[in-house]
Amino acid sequence: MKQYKTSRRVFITDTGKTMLGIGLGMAAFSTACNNSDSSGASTLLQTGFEQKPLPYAYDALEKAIDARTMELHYSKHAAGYATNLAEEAKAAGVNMQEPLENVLRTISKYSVKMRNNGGGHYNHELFWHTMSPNGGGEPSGKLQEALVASFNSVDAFRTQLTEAGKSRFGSGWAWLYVDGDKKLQVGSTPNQDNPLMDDSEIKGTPLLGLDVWEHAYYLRYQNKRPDYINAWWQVVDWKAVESRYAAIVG
Ligand code: MN3
Repeated sequence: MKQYKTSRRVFITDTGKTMLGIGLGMAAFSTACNNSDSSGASTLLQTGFEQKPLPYAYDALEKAIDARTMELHYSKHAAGYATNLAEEAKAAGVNMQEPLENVLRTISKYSVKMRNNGGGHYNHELFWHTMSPNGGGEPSGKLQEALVASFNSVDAFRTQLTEAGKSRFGSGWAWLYVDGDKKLQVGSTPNQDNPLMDDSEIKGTPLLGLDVWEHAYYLRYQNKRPDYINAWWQVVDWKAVESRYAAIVG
């Protein structure tokens, strides 16, 4: 039997879940287990090493991102990060049953290949799952209140994140994240870095990430990155962002 670092308690709980899963039927079971793992931690904050299926069609976000860009971005760029990450994680003896976040939080111990592809894979998984064809509009509930508390208004927050994306020189990401004091922050990182990384200039847990690499927008927007960012707000899935926020702050 393979030896995982998983504790005996978790193993027993998972075995119990498997038996329960057979009883419930797997579809109901996976829905029931969607939001927390056996330790009670939210799976919203846990990323696997493999690409999840894109939760909508390539042309679903057309009002902001064209189908050809989505297809190349998901099936070539992001798929490449996932493949290279798995290769490097295997070489480094990383337990890929554990969340990728564990590697990212200690990324300074690993290779440049792990950093670029681990960050690349994580960032894109978050990106796909915080956009929706039914997105846009306004955040609500506790997230809306926290945005107002931190930035004075939701519009002021949007302006700040837009500015972070526009002013990131070269390739990188703009972020809304929760810092160590559970306060909302906006910032940006170069390349495929993100706020989870232990040696990042900005540190915390990402709620929403905006890809400002040219491959994310160049086919439709060419050099006009600000136009891409303005359009992107129309597909932000606030419900998904609100769920992540709730998983962090309770
Ligand atoms: Mn990208």
